[in-house]
Amino acid sequence: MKKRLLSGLAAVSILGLSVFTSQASESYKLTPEEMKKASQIYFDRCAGCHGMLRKGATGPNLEPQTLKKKGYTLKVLEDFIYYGTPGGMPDWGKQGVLTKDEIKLLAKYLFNPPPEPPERSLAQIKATWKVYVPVDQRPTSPAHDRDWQNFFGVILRDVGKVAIIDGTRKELVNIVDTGYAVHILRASASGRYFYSIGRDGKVTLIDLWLPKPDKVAEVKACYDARSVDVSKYSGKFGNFKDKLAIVGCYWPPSFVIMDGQTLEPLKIVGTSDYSYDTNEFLRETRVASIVASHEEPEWVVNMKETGKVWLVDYSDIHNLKVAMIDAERFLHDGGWDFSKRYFLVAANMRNKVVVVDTVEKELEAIVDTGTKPHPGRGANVYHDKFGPIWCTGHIGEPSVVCIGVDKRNFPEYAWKVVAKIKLPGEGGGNLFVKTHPKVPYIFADRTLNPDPKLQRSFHVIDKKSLRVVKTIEIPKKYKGRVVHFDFDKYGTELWVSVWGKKTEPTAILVYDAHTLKLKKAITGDWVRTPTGKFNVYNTMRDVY
Ligand code: DHE
Repeated sequence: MKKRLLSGLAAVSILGLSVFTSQASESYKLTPEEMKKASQIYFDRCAGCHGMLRKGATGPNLEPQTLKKKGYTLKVLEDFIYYGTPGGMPDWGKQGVLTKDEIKLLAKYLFNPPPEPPERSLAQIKATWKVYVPVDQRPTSPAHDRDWQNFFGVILRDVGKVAIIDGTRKELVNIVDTGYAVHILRASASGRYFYSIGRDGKVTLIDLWLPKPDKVAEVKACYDARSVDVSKYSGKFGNFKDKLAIVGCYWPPSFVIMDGQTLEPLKIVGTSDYSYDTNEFLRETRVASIVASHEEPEWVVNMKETGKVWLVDYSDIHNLKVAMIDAERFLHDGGWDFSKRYFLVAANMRNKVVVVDTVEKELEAIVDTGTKPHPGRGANVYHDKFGPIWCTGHIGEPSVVCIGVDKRNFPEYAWKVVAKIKLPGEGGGNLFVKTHPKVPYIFADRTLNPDPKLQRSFHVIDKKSLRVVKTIEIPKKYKGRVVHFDFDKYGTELWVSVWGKKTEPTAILVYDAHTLKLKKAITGDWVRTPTGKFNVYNTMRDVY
């Protein structure tokens, strides 16, 4: 850390680089060391929702002038950070994630102007690129006899690893060192590769055909990221299966296209842009969810702050064609409808779900759902009365909302809310809903609910009646919250993570998806902070 003062600017280190920040007023003044520590805490815990420049998105604006205008004091901020809010802000202090001293530091930091985060060039990205196993040294068919399409990749978030588990034999196959806070995994079109993306922008390529599946390449594509996907199209425009990968960055605001088999970085596309509505320039336009089309050489790339959906044609990355669709601000997570023609994405701070038609390349509809929709990929159900419907849960209220999605055969329900399913208990806190075509239920967690009992339970919604028929509390001996689901390839089992502290192992619970009985608890010293889990087959085919 350099201590340098330059006409009111001080150099601080953020994300490992020296950047300049203007000096704060005396009462909130931090030493360069404190500034560095607070920047890291802010980056780890707050930037995802409030933005690196603190202009707000999933969480409110936290710029010093806004806080002062609202009359906030240090104590008020400390209480928010310690206790969280019913709107979905985690209780960082109560959970024991941040100490009282860290919270005090963070509150002071927020009254200082945000440091300007660094840029990143292709050369800088390339310098981090490593290939551990070159393509010609990888097997041409699976080098083991396992049912690899039924593998699960499970994120061990706070220990920086991904566990590969044989879903058929329920055996740990390997633990792959992926680095800091992996957010999601996506499977390649063929399913042989998993791509993980860390909160620090590091992508890891895992080859499931190696005798012992392990990482074969990695690259740090950005400083801060949440999404990754691959090219899945094969047809008259060429065969792009497993050929390209894309990372959506939070910072710098951009996406990076890479070779799908080596992760060689090929192209950066900046996403800073003008908002769809007021046409104001937003430097921090972050890339939220990305999904690959199965029908066209195209990625659906969602721009959080500007509220635009970009349909990126990757068939010629040096003459990139992008359709920019005006949608709604604060786009976050979403998934395909049953036909994989329409992409439904939450505009979470606007309480809406946006529907994009990827064939006509235009906005199809915007549907009001409830407070802070958070679908994950959403849950697709075929309902006797409404036909195909797609459902989302909410962070801000206890409901799961289903929308009709078949305009041709069920036009009276298309893009309308056909059911608002009340979840038991007060408050929201649902993060994920999931189902499988062969399973009669939709499952919903309550990870962010302040009630410890609800955090440790999940709801079972009957697909026919669209009602909660059961709430399952996990066994007391597993300490942590329930988060995220996936099913085995065959739609017989439901896998659930128990997300605890990194100092104590928890479990991945396997329920019979039909009888709802607990079949097995996958345990071991290595089961630390499991979060997202991704079945190879379901992820490669977008089964949800
Ligand atoms: Fe996520 C999906 C962003 C907090 C676990 N998360 C996503 C996606 C985005 C996102 C943009 C969609 C990716 C895609 O489909 O391409 N998540 C963010 C945030 O900005 C936020 C709110 C705060 C942050 O700082 O990260 C956030 N997410 C969380 C968590 O706290 C979770 C529970 C644990 C963690 O890793 O931090 C979490 N997010 C997940 C998971 C998915 C996800 C498991 C994939 C769901 C799926 O089934 O596809």
